[in-house]
Amino acid sequence: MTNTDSDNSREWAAQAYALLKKRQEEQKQELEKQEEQKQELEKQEEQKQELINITNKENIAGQSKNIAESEFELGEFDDNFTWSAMVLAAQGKKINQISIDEIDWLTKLRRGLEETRKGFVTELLDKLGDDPLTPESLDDLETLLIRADVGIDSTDKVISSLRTKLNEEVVGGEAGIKFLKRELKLIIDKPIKNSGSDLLVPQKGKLNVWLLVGVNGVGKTTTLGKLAYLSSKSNYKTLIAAADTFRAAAVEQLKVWGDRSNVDVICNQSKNADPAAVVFDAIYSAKKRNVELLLVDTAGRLQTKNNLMDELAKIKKIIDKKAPDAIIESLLVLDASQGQNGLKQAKSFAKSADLSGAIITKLDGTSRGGVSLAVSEEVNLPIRFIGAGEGIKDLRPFNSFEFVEAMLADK
Ligand SMILES: Nc1nc2c(ncn2[C@@H]2O[C@H](COP(=O)(O)OP(=O)(O)OP(=O)(O)O)[C@@H](O)[C@H]2O)c(=O)[nH]1
Ligand SMILES: [Mg+2]
Repeated sequence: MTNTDSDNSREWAAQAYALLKKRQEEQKQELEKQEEQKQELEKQEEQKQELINITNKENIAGQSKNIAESEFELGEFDDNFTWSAMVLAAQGKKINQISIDEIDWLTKLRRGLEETRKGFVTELLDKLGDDPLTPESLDDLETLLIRADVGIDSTDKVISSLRTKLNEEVVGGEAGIKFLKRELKLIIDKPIKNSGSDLLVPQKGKLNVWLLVGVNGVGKTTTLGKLAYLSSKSNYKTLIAAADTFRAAAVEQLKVWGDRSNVDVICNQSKNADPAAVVFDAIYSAKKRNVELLLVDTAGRLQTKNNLMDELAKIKKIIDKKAPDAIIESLLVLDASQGQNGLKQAKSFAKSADLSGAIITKLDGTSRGGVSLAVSEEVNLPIRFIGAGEGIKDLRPFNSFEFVEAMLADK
């Protein structure tokens, strides 16, 4: 976004804020009205004890819970709000289409990438100032990109396009940043475009099976919990398979997530249960219940690395055999804070497991958010979701425009 864009959008942001505030007020009033209705029904229930009243009450209680949960509290009209609203506006969103959820998420994303930005953009802007780019400033930029874990290949690509541009014309600091954003976005978008779908969503009316794989501690189970929430909130019939039978506490951890989003968990709590057998049971239940999205949690650590890959292969075989028509996604979960180390893991998984996408977690508070670019360029995986926090709502479908804007936000 340029300064002129910013000036225009600031006014837009103010209008959006006023609208959201009004909407929130209306929702609060609606909630109060429902609460009154609920109390009235309770009274009637006491008097009559009729089944119909009880059903109504439950419905209304459910509705008010949904409204209360669906909206974040609107925060201050501050720099965070303005920036988030501007990012939404730049993507063509109309004022009445934006929600507090979106603003809240963008704020989180921008905050999450603050550390990456600190060692990168702030320094870059200091170095560039308002002066045109020079070959020396490109050397500085190269160092900064590598330090932000963007990876050698992506960095080379960006620097060489900038060099070509510099040979043809004078490039000012602001234009340089704009060009940089475009180049970074192109890198991230390439595997997404190649995959044929911009957004990963389960196909309605079919069984979709999403396997979450990755080494231990990267956030597979947490991400699965957040996905279960997103999925059931979006009205997909959802089921969880607890196929990490190695770690004793894994099933309990999943049940907590399942409870939070009202999604059942298929598990086998006996020691050393066979993960493929759990998946077998889960597919059976999924078919019986017309489930649309089956989320499979897998182990991050076994006795040896080979076992892990063998186990994944076994799970896949069962799915292919028992649900040949299912749409399968194998999503590699990567912890952004592991930087280049995470990239190495991604490469080794990509070699052995048949991956279809990546999910980047722990973008909050790491200085290595740039690794997302390396995953796109060097492992050629479309990034499907990103996580920036431990809460149930701290996961969103990946949006390259928002990501690059947050990574290079200049304030
Ligand atoms: N700050 C932050 N923490 C996260 C995020 N995602 C997961 N975590 C934390 O990372 C830790 C490990 O998460 P898990 O979901 O258990 O990781 P896992 O990959 O399932 O681990 P194993 O099952 O042992 O392989 C937990 O403490 C999570 O709360 C995130 O986006 N941000
Ligand atoms: Mg786990």
